[in-house]
Amino acid sequence: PRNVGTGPPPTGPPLKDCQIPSPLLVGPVSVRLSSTLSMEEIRQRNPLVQPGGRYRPPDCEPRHHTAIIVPYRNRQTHLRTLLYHLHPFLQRQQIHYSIYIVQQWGNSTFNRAKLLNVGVREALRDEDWSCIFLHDVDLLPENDHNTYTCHKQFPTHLSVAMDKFRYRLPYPQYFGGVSAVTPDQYMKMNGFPNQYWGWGGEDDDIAARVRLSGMKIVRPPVAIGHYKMIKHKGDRGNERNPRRFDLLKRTRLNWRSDGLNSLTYELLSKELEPLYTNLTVNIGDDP
Ligand code: UD2
Ligand code: MN
Repeated sequence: PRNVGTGPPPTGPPLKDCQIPSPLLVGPVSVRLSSTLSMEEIRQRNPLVQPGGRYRPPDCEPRHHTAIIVPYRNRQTHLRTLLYHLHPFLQRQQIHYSIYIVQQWGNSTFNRAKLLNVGVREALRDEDWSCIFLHDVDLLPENDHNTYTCHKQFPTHLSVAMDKFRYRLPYPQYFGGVSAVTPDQYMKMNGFPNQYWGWGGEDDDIAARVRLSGMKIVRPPVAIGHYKMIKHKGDRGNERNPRRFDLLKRTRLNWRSDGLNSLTYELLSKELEPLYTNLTVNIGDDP
């Protein structure tokens, strides 16, 4: 019997542990930047994905349990391209995973880090995830040896070499794009800041929290951490945050009181779409 649900199979002998590395990996892949396929067509290409965008390898017992959290508002074509690419990518890695789209409701200024906090909290209600990925909607990994799993001790930054930065790390403390934490690491750094409304700064604040809570950032080799970013302009409602520099000066004072322990929001709906779990959330507005 094929074990395609989220739980163990009802009958039959236990599955063998999945091999590491996965025998299905292909290494570098060429990435299509715009998916012209509909959600329905993408679903048909991923028949083993369960409602809510959940997947578990059918033939072996996965060693990794990863929730992918995507902060989101009004990026339909980017979302389709991401799903088109990410589902097969993660299935080749033979991990148990689920994709969460955390959608900011209304027209208030976008707040990426707060949406990530909401995603982590809601995902952990569903499952005891061993690893949580924080993933921009417009970033596509180009090499499946870049595994979507966590380091036991330290937070990971995955998008180390992006086409837009000519495949180099832009600066040493850079933590934007795609990163990952275990629930323990997340707790240790009191999650992410809730006070960054608009574009910028929140990723540097998160990197500072890693350091201030006594951890460091680990990264895959540059040759493996390749990503393409879908080209886009700035979004309406996510203008550059002029307060980001002032906020960043205060991370050291604020990180213990602003974060996971001060998070408030209203979950408006949760839908198990065929290729992802949609969380629509009211996170309020810039005070
Ligand atoms: C950079 C970082 C990103 C974040 C941001 C500053 C990279 C690759 N990424 O991205 O991680 O630190 O700067 O906030 O360096 N989004 C929506 N709808 C919106 C606005 C944003 O869905 O209206 C989401 C979406 O997932 C997007 C992410 O927020 O990918 C970051 O926003 P961006 O792509 O506009 O910012 P960018 O590319 O400068
Ligand atoms: Mn972007």
